[in-house]
Amino acid sequence: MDEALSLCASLGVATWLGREGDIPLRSPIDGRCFGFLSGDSADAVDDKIAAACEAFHEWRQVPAPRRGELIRRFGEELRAAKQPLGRLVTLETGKILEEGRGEVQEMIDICDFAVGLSRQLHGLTMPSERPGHRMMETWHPLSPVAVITAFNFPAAVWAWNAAVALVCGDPVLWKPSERTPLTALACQALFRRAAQDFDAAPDGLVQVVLGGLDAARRLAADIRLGLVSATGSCSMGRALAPVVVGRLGRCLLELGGNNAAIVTPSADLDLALPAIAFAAIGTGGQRCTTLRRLIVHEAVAPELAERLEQAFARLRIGDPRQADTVMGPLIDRQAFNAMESALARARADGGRIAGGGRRMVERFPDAFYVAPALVEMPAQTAVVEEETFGPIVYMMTYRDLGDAIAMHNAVPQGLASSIFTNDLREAELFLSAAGSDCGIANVNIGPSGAEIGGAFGGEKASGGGREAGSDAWKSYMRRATNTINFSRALPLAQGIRFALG
Ligand code: UN1
Repeated sequence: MDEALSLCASLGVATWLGREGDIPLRSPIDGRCFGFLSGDSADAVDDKIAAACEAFHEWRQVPAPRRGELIRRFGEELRAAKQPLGRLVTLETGKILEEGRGEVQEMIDICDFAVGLSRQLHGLTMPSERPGHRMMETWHPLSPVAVITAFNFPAAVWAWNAAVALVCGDPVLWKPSERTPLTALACQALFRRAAQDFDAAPDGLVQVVLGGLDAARRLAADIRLGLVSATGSCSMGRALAPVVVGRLGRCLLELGGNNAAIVTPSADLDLALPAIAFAAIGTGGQRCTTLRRLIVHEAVAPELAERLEQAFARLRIGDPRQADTVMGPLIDRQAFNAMESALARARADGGRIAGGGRRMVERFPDAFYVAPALVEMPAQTAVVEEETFGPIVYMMTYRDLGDAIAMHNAVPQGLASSIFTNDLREAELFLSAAGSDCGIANVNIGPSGAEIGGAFGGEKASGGGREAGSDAWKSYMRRATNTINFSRALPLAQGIRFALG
């Protein structure tokens, strides 16, 4: 994959690729190893944390709108680099070019959002119960933050965190997935370019930490990092969260999803079909927001199953760099094995499988192209309750919407959800307190493909964190409650009387 290296060079990454190292570089497009990087040693991670702390002391005193100006410049760099960076995302993840570029657009969008936010980091003023007193809250920078990201969104999820953290006054230590380190290094190089002529930007504002779970643990355990924002599987969250909580640090977790769509009898199937297909196969079914479960009213199930099966069978699967491809490869062999074993379990549970199986084995023997699978299940069995990262859609039927919502919520995860309906009562019920229990609940669009303006994240085993828009910035700051006495007396709260002798 010389192309990945030349793209990196064009984006300003110094080439220091070794013949050995503990991080092999591979593109899922052909699966071959084209070089190695070395992970950071314990000492190197420690040095980077120290540098981030030093940067924090300066950065927290830079006025927030000025911090926003740096993010505005970064957004400009991203605009200029949208094509090559998007292509690098495609090379490292296997997602199609359209989605690779979309990921960079998502970065640009969050930069724009963060620039505006840099003038809106405001708190409330409250009436005090005491005469001559005023109460207010002030939001201050928190500390350097650790951002741990997954392979499937190797740039955008970092940007959601970094753009917001940086305007909030926090330096960022980024540990990307070992499967997508080049995208991280390219983003860092672009950030450096943006910071070059910006006198207020200290060194160490954005640093990349390369490594695996050990490096992540080191960041999680370090008391100097007030916030650890981690995206990945539920099991990753279960391993890291106790480490952060054990030192009483703050966690922001974006973990697995097991996202469903309910399709009701009034649904517009012409609209639902492409929405379901995109949500099921976008990024090869490897998004945390991927649609994995379809809960379909029995009156429309046969038609929807048939149309979806046909759409899946016609899908152009292949090299994600080609303009007409709609689904690229899975990330690696492990992902393929997980998909195979989930399908075997579903079959054993009585599922009827259409599609699935490997493609293009002769052309790419080391890569894992698969056909998406539609699995009609007799019930929501254990395998359906798990998140398998791949293009599998389990379809169950329902008669009563209350039962459908109960089935919808009967999984451990609670990230994204949707309902396809033209019935106002059904839509509102789904969005109500008695409806979807997810952090994201949509009507007449799929569960994936969120915009950055809203808070992104989920409940239950999905981790409870919120990133990107709305008031997600509050996680990256510390709130100080201030009470100011401008009187000459000292009335105490709760009317307590206290006299000194
Ligand atoms: C993820 O898969 O971790 O909503 C993030 C979406 C994308 C982000 C997914 N904007 O599908």
